[in-house]
Amino acid sequence: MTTPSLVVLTGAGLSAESGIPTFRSTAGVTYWDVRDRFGVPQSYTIEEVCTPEALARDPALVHGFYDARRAALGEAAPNAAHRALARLDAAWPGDLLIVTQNVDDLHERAGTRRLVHMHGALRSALCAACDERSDWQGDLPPGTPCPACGAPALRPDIVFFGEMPYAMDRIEAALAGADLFVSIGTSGAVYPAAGFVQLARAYGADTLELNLERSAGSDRFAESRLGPASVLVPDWVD
Ligand code: BV8
Repeated sequence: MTTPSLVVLTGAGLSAESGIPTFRSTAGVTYWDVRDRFGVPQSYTIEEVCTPEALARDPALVHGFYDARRAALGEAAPNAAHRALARLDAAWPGDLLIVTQNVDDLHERAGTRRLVHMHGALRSALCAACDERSDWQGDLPPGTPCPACGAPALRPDIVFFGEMPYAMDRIEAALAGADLFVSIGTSGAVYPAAGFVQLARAYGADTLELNLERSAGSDRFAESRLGPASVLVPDWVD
């Protein structure tokens, strides 16, 4: 009997109990509720800030939005769900890949290693000229020179709407070999992540959703457990 292969998808709901706003949750705080705290004017939706067009039209707004979120990381800490996933990562002898849509660093700070950030990361800067990535703390003003090529072209290392998510080949290969796909804290509103459950099922995997409330994808899961991640995830892992 080989050890089952696992793929775990996480979303903003995983970090909600660490005090990081979500995008669309009906419980708790969303970026919509605190846009002014993150420098987003009333006239903008959050989706409008996460686009290449917004970056081109108003770089100060988009860089400022991510600067404020990067600064807020200092006030956040991994919660029991992040820690449980790190225990799983350390102990699981079979294949395991944790795919996060989140751009915070809470999985890493909890100790998770087998991890990909499919939508990018706040603590990384991307050079729009040479594609080099640099670890980044602090603010990232428009026009910051790239440490590698010197071009004044550093941008937040974030996958905007209309841009290709990262590590898709690795994610799709993991889904093809998965025996179990678990989705935690995501509304199932954003693709391609929202389509992973169908892919996993097509490959014959079992599927489990752990979420505070029913999501757009709940009907696609063999099992859906509702509750806070800080309770459901340790229960599932341990
Ligand atoms: C792509 C950046 C193709 C990082 C984000 C028209 C034009 C172009 C594309 C499209 C189009 N129409 C549709 C698309 C596809 C589009 C899309 O899906 N749009 C949606 C809105 C319909 N997708 C894309 O554009 C993607 N790229 O398709 O590229 C392509 C192909 C070839 C070549 C080039 C391109 C890119 C998608 C990535 C966009 N970037 N953000 C950032 O700023 O953070 S998306 C954003 O939404 C975040 O990344 C976030 O992670 C993601 C998903 O949100 P969730 O994580 O699910 O968070 P949400 O708040 O929604 O839900 C939280 C859930 O947690 C809730 O269900 C809640 O109940 C639960 N919860 C709350 N508290 C708790 C909890 N659960 C447990 N415990 C708790 N305590």
